[in-house]
Amino acid sequence: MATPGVLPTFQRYVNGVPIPVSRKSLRMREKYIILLVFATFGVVCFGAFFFLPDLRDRVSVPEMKKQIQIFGDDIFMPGGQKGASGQMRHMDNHGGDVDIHKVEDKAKLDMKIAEEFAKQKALKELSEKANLAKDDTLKFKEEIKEDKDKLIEQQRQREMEMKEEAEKKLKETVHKEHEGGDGTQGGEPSDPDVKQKRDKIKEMMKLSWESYKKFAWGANELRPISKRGHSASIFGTSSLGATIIDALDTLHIMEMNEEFKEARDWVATQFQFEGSTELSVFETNIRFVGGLLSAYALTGDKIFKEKAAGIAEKLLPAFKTPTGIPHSMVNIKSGSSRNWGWASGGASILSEFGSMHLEFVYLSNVTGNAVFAEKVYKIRDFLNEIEKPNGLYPNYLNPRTGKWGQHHVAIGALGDSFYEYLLKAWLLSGKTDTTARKMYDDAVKAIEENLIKVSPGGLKYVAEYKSGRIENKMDHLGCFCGGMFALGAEGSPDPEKYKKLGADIAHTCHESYDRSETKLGPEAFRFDGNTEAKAVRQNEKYYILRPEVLETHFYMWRLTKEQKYRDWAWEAVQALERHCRTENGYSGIRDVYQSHPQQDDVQQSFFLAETLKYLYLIFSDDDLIPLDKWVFNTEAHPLPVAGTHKIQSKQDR
Ligand code: DMJ
Repeated sequence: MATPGVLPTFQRYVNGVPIPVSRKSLRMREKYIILLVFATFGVVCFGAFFFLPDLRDRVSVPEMKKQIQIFGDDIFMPGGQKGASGQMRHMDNHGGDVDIHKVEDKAKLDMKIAEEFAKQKALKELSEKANLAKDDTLKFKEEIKEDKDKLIEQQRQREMEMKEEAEKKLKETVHKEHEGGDGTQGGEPSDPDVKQKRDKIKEMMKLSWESYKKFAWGANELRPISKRGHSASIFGTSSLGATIIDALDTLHIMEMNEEFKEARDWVATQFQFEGSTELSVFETNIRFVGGLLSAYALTGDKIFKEKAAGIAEKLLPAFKTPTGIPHSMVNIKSGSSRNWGWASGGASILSEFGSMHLEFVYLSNVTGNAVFAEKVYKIRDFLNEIEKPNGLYPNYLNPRTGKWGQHHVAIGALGDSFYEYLLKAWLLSGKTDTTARKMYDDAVKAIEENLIKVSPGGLKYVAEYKSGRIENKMDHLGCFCGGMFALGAEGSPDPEKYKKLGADIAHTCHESYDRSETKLGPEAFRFDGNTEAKAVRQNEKYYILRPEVLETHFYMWRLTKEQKYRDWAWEAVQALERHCRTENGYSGIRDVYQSHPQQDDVQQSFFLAETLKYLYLIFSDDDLIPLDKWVFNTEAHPLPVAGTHKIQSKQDR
């Protein structure tokens, strides 16, 4: 029997007649089995197509690891659209539905790799740049160091040059040994009326001196009513005998020889310039250094020179500022220095740092120590070079930045003696210091162009410039300028003009006296509306024994010999006697417009140094302190003009 095949066989019929089954054809059952096999194969292949990994995109394990490290979760959770199932699917460009993970992962990966390359490249470039920058920084640092070294060297050279220049100037204006002495006493007028007036002034000096001696000896000033010592803040807290030192030369000039000797002995044996005290550099210079140097120049007594040098040395720390412009105050124990809090953001003041020149140059001359002259030439050079608004010098200058402070310009308080010292530096040098003369001429020109005014009543005055506008006011302090303009006329571009200007200012300042009840002038007077040459504000009505108006009368008398100047001076003497004299000295008054003004109980040291000296000289002959041989500092202490005096004995007198 034939073994049945594996596959089932099926009987076929043709016209109802069975035909024998041939083994060439498959039975139905076999066909189904074969179909099933193919179908299974198809399913397997189809599945493989979708589920087996894409070999084309395969990356190595280490590479994959690296990429995971780089991109982290982004590989698994790339940004983009997600279906509800979280599976990302996307239509390819041909509209086919492709696995978006694959496409986007690859694109993302490529992008990340590209980014990574870009980052690496940028990093490399940055690091190259950083290296370059580092090199540049090093180079820059070296350049800065070189520049700094250069600057230091330039500064050193400049200082050397300045030192040499100062020494050269000192040689030109040499006062090698005691040079002076001539015309320091005498001058007795032949006219008995004038002599009587001069004697009266000497008597006033005697009362001032004796009262100070009796009630305030060794203190800075006298309170003549309360009969005790007085000290203003400019002298710090120490008793420095300011009145003794300020009065020395006046005592000598008035031939009060006994009193001069008392004063000289006090200076030699009692005077101590020490203590932990903060002083005004300017006031100490003009009163103490100036007073002592003048006493030395008048007498040749070396003790005065030594004391002056000792004091000036203690002022030197104030000059240690970036510009060399000194501070206003110095502590003479610690050497620390500073400026007044109220002075335009910590500025130094023009009249203060600009009024050191005469004393410091003369001091270097007579001591041979150039350091003092160097300091003041440095100030002068700085001021010469700095830009000036409209050619004017504002009153405030910052010593650290070298910039001007508030643009307040005045020939009175805060500015005054700076202008005076420019002219007098030229005179003291025997007219060789032409830089000073030029600076003076330029400054005066700017003042003329901007500040000189004429009131409706025809009074000429020097106004102030403040906060962008003109202030029609003149200080008593500013009245010195009449004398200065007249003194500076010779050697100016137009001598007659400046003599006349001096005379006009003298007239205006005299008017400020004449228009008061007391015949003494107020601290400041204004030109406002109907007000001319009178104080308006209560705090400008006082008179504190100031000299400036009489100083101008002195120069005008010497230069013109017009009687009115002596007359005006004598009016002032009478007014002083009426309102300021007390039993024990002289006092300032609180209101010049009152017939019986209250006294302020202070006898200022400058009353003895200046006011009485100028008065005495107005009533003396011109051979006493002749102006071609002597230059007054701003406290009226005469210093000798270089090269015009015979050189006297080296011995102390
Ligand atoms: C003096 O100390 C000096 O004249 C100074 O220049 C200005 N003030 C007083 C007198 O008024």
